Amino acid sequence: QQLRHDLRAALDAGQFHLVYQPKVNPQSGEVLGAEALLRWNGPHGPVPPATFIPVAEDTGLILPLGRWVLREACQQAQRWVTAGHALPVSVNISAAQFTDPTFLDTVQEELRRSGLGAHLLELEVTETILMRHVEHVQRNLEALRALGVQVSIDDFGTGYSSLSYLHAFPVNTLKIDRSFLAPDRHGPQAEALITAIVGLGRALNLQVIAEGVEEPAQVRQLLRLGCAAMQGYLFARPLTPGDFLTWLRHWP
Ligand code: G
Ligand code: G
Ligand code: MN
Ligand code: NA
Repeated sequence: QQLRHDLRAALDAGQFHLVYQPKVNPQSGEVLGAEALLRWNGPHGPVPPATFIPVAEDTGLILPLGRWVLREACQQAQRWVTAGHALPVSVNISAAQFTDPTFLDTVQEELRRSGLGAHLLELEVTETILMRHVEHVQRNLEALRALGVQVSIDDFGTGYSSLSYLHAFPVNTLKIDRSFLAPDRHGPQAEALITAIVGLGRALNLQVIAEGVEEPAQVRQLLRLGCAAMQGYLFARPLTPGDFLTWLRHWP
C-alpha cells in the first residue's frame, strides 16, 4: 500500500531513470543495440523492477510510466545518433500498454517528438502477451511494421507459443529466455531447446538473440549452435548513459 502511494508520487518527483544494456555480436565485435531498463530510486532506496512493475500494472500507473520510458529511451537513442552511434534502443512493453487503445498513437508521438527514426526503435513484447491478446496483436504488429518499428518476442520459450500464430506474426526477433542458459539447465536438453529456437528463427526468417550470457563457455556454445547475437553480464551490466558511452569506447 505504501509502495503504491510512493510509486504514484515517484513519476512527478523524477525518481525513475533508465539504464541501458548492450546487445552484441561477440564474433564480429558489432554492437547491435541496447535494451532500456527502468530503475526506481524510491524514498527508501532502490526498488527492483520485478517488485514495482507489477504494482504499476495493477494501479494503471504503467500507462504514464511506460510512456515516460518510451520518451526517455527515444530521446537517448536520438542523442546516440547525434554522437555518431546509430544504435537501436529496445523498450519493454507491458500487456496493459500493448492492449491500450492509445498505444500506437503513443509510439508514433514519441518517435515524432524525439526525431528518432522508427528503425532505431525496437519494442520487446513477451510471448505470453502475444498469445493472450491475439485480438490486439495482428493490428498492432502490422501497424508497427508499417511504421518501421522493430518488434522482438521477449522471454521466448517460457510461454506457450502457437507455432501457427508465430508464423503469422510480423515480428523481427526471438529473444531466447535466459533460463535456457542458466547453469542448472546446462546439458543436452537445454542445448536441444536452444537449437530448436535457432532452427525456428531460420525457418521463419527471424533474428535470434540470447539473453543472460554470463560465461565464456556460453558464448562458445551459442556460436556453435548458430546464435551470434547476445546480451548479458559477461559483456555489460545495464549501464547509465554516461557509462554506456565509456563502454562503447572500450568495446570490444
Ligand atoms: O532490469 P531487470 O532485469 O531487473 O528487470 C526485471 C524485469 O522488469 C524484466 O522482466 C524486465 O523486462 C522488466 N522491465 C524492466 N524495465 C522495464 C520497463 O521499462 N517496462 C516494462 N514493462 N518492464 C520492464
Ligand atoms: O524480462 P527481461 O528479459 O526484459 O529482463 C531483463 C532483466 O535481465 C534485467 O533486469 C537485467 O538486469 C537482467 N539481466 C541482464 N543480463 C543478465 C545476465 O547476464 N544474468 C542475469 N541473471 N540477469 C541479467
Ligand atoms: Mn526485455
Ligand atoms: Na528480456
